[in-house]
Amino acid sequence: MKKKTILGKPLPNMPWQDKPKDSSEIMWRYDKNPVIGRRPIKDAGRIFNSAIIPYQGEFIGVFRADHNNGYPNLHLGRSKDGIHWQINEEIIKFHNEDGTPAKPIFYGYDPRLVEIDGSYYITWCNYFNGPTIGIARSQDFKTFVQLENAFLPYNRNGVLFPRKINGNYVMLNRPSDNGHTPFGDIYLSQSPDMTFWGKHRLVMKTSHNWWKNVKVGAGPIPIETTEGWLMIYHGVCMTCSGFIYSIGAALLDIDDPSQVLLDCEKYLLTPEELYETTGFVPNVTFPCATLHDADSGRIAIFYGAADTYCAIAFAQVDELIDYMKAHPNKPL
Ligand code: BMA
Repeated sequence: MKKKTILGKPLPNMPWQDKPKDSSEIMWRYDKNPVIGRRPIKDAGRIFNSAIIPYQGEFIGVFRADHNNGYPNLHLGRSKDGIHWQINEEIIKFHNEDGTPAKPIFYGYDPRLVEIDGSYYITWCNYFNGPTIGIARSQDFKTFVQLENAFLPYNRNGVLFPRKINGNYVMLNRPSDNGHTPFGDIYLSQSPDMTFWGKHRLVMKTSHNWWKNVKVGAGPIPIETTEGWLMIYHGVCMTCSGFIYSIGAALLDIDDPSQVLLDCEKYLLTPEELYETTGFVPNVTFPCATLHDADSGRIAIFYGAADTYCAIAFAQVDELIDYMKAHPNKPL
């Protein structure tokens, strides 16, 4: 029997397309990208940087929609195949833990979505006198309970692990500033109850590699593998015409994910296609979710393109990890 590298559930109905025969890429794009185009719903010009998971034999997602008033907010969407999405026109309404309606969020963006022990958690960049990490929980995607913000401002890219580690919930996050942050390293924080966060650890700093020498931020929910947690992330560099966001990957220790076992020195995907290089913010590929099948080792990466579109790329876990091992990052 073939060894299984991904420790997780089978997902035979996930989106997939074989690598083109003439391609040497480790992460290859869906040939019908982008899967969500401009003006996807009434009153929102763009949907991008969004999170999807399997749900009840189909797929569900939390989407970042940038509204015509200039503010981003969160919408629920459903799909039968993980590619074609029906996105609600109404924003997600949150309740407080006592069942009363929560104060509407001022803005919400870059959501992540994960199931932990039968509950679904959304984390997102939430206004709290500046951006920090908001958290909400749902059992059924009908009612959403907003929990306490995880951190003081300013913070972005809050990404939960899909299970508790050593008894605690664990969240990757990236302290930042109130604007287009010109710095950023990945930390992790731990919580016994999803309310009080502490035991903060530094995970990964920017590196000398020019594609990620300005900031790094966690992307999709880490994937548990026999080789460690596979953390797909974005790496950013600065050019004369602005930031460039590429996609990279690292392996973290299973029991202590603040320890980087292996970081790939090369990016796996960088803006090249027109829908990545041209849009509201050019040259951005920003991964927020994966779908993966433990039986076949297939991974579909759901990423935002140019702050305008949603797109999909694919990778095969063993090929990806072999590539990472062949190209480990080295200190200068
Ligand atoms: C970051 C976030 C992302 C965005 C990226 C590029 O700071 O705001 O939502 O995709 O900038 O504009």
